[in-house]
Amino acid sequence: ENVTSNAQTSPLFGMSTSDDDRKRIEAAMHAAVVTPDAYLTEIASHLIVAGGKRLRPVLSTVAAQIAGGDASDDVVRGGVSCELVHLGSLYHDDVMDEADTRRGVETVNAKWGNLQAILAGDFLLSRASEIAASLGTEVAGLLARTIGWLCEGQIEELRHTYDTSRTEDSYYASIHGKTASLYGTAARIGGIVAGHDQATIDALTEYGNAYGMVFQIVDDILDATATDEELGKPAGHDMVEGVYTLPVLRTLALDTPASAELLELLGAPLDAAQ
Ligand code: GRG
Repeated sequence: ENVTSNAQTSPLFGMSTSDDDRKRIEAAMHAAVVTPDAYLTEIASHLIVAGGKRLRPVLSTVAAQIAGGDASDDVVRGGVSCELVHLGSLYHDDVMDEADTRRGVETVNAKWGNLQAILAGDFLLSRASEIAASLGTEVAGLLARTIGWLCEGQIEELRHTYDTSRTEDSYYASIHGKTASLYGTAARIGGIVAGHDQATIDALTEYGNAYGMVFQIVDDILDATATDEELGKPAGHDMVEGVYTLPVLRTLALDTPASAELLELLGAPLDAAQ
């Protein structure tokens, strides 16, 4: 009864959670970044206040509720540990991209500077780790490993920047690491903390990973087709930065006038690769 069938219009692709669960997620997000240092708390809260869909904790609570489980406060905290990793990765990503808008507001690096953004990102990872550790060694180990997968996915993308002969395998490996793995982990942590059996936990992990793959492919299509206003950040960013995502690779592979035009539009990828 917690799942809406409106997969087309919901940003959650059909997932939904109760207002009460959403309120508990918000409260736990804000509680996680409280420190005696008001300056650090302000910087670490910046993108939390700005918005965001909180997809990872929503996925954890939905995973817990499947098969009659309960979205306990610990399940919410497990989901929030994933969302804090996501947030920390966005702080670092915006530094790497020199981005100035995210979630419709100024990025942390634009507002305070790169050093502050890196440190606040590290702080978010620290708070994520602390919460995961309070949920047991299995959750802590899994979250730690997932942070590594994010880095692996991101570096695979970096390795193939301005590479018009990038393979689709490289694309899929990259999005599996940088996006899907954290969704898989969010679903798995929901299942672990709710006490589901091993088969259910494995099935939830597979679902989370598949959900994340679809999510990133749609995100990459939107980067090529939506407006800045719709995205809350500059559109077409990947192409400008030489990140050739699936829609670009598929267009290039067509070998038609459209692909020749795209190749020209991509600027000087060969120069940039040297
Ligand atoms: C420091 C953990 C860490 C990682 C370093 C920077 C990096 C390696 C990885 C970043 C990977 C990255 C930016 C992946 C894309 C993530 C993504 C799917 C963003 C959009 O997520 P939404 O739509 O965003 O859930 P909101 O704003 O709704 O939270």
